[in-house]
Amino acid sequence: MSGADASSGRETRQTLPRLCEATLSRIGPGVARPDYDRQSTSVGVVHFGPGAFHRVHQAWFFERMLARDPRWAICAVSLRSESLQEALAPQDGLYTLAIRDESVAFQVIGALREILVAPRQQEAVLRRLRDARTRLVTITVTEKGYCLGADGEIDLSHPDIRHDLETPHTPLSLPGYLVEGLRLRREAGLPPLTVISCDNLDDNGARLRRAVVRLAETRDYDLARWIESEIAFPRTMVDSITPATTDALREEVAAALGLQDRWPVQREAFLQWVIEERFSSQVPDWEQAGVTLTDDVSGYDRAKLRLLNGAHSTLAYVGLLAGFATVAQAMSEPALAVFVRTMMLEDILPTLRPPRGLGLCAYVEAILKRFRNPGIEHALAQIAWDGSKKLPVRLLGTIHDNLAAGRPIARLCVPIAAWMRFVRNKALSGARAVDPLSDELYDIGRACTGEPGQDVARFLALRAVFPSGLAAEPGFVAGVQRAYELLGADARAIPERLRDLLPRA
Ligand code: CS2
Repeated sequence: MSGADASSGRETRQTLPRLCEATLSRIGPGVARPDYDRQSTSVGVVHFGPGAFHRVHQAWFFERMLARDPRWAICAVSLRSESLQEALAPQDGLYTLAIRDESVAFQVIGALREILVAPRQQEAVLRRLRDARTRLVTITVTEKGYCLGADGEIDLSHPDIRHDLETPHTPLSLPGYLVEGLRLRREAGLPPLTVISCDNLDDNGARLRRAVVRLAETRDYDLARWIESEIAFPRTMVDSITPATTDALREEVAAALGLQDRWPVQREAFLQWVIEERFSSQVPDWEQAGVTLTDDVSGYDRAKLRLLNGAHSTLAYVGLLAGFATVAQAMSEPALAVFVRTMMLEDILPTLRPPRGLGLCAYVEAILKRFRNPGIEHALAQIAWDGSKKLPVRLLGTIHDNLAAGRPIARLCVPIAAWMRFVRNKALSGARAVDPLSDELYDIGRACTGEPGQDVARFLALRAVFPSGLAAEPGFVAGVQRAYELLGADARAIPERLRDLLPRA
């Protein structure tokens, strides 16, 4: 959409009444809306990190549960940003979800009954955690929100954790809130709740549990043991492609509703939530809402993280270097699409143990089809965020396993080198990458000269990303250097050069 179109669209949109309880009945018949009485619902879930992914995914499942059981409304807690509260408080927490398949369907979601901003409303957040009606805590704070070090354990030197160690009753971090909230619950003699991490981390529940128990140990030994024995942290796998909100989406929603929604969200039609069946509280009727319960999530989450997210990060860094803007555009370049598919089938798949009932080859093809969905404009730049946190989970584990098994890693080194080039290009243009290590990455990028040996060594020295064993592995160092050199080609030549890494026909 051109600038002129966008601004005239904005003017039209802004004259429309706002989506809220009072205007809900004006919505046209083509748009789904809460089919239960919102006023009679009660908060049963505290959710940390109500970004777009939470609102398209878990909130959609709880919306379905609310139609049958009013106890599962959500209190959404932003750990920092005020923007969601600013956008949705005037809308009584209502927002529109656009579901994109061959056509687009709109649904107004009512599951968010309360939106809190933790730094300003700390008392209210802790009160919710201490409330007997709260039975679940769900979490999407992204990889960096867990404050873990490169070893996957809680980083006690992280500034937010240091803060929480000094003033544990007024926490800042997610683990700090959980420890304080659980302490208050235990003190009040309330039944335990279940804590469900929904972030893209290997073994997310187990990692979060270790982080919370370790932090609790620094305060109170008995509290730590109570958490260990009483609180379940099931593992989960979550999946749905969620492009960021754009002005074009706001226009579309305004046209469909005849109302103004400041912050609608969108996702593909595909949606999956797999939860390990291990709970320490009353829980909703998950299966009726479409959630899969299993006793073994690890097969699912590893397959998803390594195949889908690993391929996503590959497309993001290589695609941006090659001049593409979206996943579907990058997939329309045959050489790049073949490269990614080969990497998934030949290099990633052998590291996976398929969960019961999941055929991995079919899973790969289904993922590639989703990437090609022309209805989804998923910006590569969005996926490129937080590379220092994503690469270890998505790709370095696969590389480690292949090295250990004597399998090739040449293709898997390409996204690693592409990330390095991406960081370098950003720094040379004077910009910082969106990343918790943005300052360090900027300095490294500025120091790079283009010489593969030296540039790659600068990045591999980052202990927060590359474990020392891997960084010293000659095969890995050589592979990344070779890929770094290959990706130094002119943007248009990059996809063709990747063919050098494909098996000869
Ligand atoms: C993406 C994920 O932004 C990213 O890094 O790889 O958000 C991806 O779209 C989801 O995990 C899909 O479930």
